Amino acid sequence: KKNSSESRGALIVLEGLDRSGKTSQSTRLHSFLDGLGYSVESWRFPDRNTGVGQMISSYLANESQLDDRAIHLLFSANRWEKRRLSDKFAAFASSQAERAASRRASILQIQEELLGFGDDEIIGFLKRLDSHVKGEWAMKAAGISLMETKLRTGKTLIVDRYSYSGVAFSSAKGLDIEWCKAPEMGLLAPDLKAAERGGYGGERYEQLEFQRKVAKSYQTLRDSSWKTIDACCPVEDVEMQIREVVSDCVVTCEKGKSLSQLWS
Ligand code: NYM
Repeated sequence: KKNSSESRGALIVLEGLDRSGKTSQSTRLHSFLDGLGYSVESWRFPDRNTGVGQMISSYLANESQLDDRAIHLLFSANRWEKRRLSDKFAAFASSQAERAASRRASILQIQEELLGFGDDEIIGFLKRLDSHVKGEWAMKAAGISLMETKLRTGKTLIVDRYSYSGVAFSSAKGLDIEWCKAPEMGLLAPDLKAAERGGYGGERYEQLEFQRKVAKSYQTLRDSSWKTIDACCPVEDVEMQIREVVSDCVVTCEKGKSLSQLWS
């Protein structure tokens, strides 16, 4: 109940076929929101910088072969691994949450101790504890994901591909859609899903026939909460369409909107 009235950043996901212009649109959107004074961070999946991400990258470049289900699970694992806070912070957060809950330490004291961490996002997050002196929120804080921490500290995340890509691309290969959705369960659900129509391009998946199948899979996943952007028009027009839907979304999240999980 408390969470629903809390101001936070928005989780914005851009989806679409290969070469639909998502990446350049994410950059443009980032600058737009930044210019409006929002605190923004851009993410993308697959995140090729992690160990799992490197396996994915070599698969996509046709440098390695993997079973369809195995690569599906790697894409999913790549999203789960990004949930993780550092061990050091997780341990700290849980001990502090306990202290705050049992009133052994004031929030002020805890904030003070946090300064040693040097990561201002984490500091920002725990600073918010003074409006939740009861400590129950702090308890929760100990177990929350990196993504949720960012959102609750007011950061808006623009994510270039997410679980929908995972399901759309794998089910386009013939895997059962429900099987594809299962490992994504429990990841945060986006506040805005914008799907771009149009475009395809030289990595593994970039053949026209396959892209058609992916488009069909996206269709299956799409419901009324998705915003469809026509990506065939000039980039500036696409940009304007995106700005419009995103502006509404960030305002709603600013006013306070509860977070939910996939597949709700
Ligand atoms: N892809 C991407 C998947 O098959 N499953 C996923 O979960 C994700 C996130 O990877 N053709 C596919 C879609 C793309 C390819 O993505 C690489 P990008 O955005 O080109 O880096």
